[in-house]
Amino acid sequence: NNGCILHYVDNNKTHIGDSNLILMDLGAEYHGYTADVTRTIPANGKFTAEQKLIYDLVYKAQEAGIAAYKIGTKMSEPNAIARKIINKGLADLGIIASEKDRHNYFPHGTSHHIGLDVHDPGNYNKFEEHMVVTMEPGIYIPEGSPCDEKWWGIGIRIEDDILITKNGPVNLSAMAPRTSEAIEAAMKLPSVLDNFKLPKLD
Ligand SMILES: [Mn+2]
Repeated sequence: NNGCILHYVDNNKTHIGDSNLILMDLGAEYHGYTADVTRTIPANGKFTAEQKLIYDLVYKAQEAGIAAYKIGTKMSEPNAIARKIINKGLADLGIIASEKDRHNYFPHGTSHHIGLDVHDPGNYNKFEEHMVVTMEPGIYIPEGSPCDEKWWGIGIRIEDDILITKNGPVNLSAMAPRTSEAIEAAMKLPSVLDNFKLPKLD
């Protein structure tokens, strides 16, 4: 449920419940330039049925949006494309009554510049060659939302960093697993953290 709060920063839980999601929004820097990448993973390695439906919907919206990262396209276009897909998906799942319904489940835009800063200044007119812009749709269904409670507490965002080129969009962060299937497969692999022991903290 904390993942439904944008930029939740009290990262002090020592135990993540078995069927919970972990949403990580990371602005890693390299040689003075910053990335801004978000992944949402199931704590126990497997999405629940409801989590997977929402995850795959966000992914579908993101992919369709990324395809519009072309020189000359209006920078508001990917957001509009993602919003349309998410509205239809939420209606199909019965979370909203119709795709024209007003709702609060996707309360932010999808696209901002990155560069020296994680939210870099720049114009928002049309995509130009060499721009690097995020694509980050999300769906957040906090506890108490006006829908079946089986959806409550699901907060999912997928964010990638897209380079605009003459040959179309290049996803610079694609190596971090993006589909629900790739995430579940990656979580089955051995991890360097498997043998990590937290030092006694108190
Ligand atoms: Mn971002």
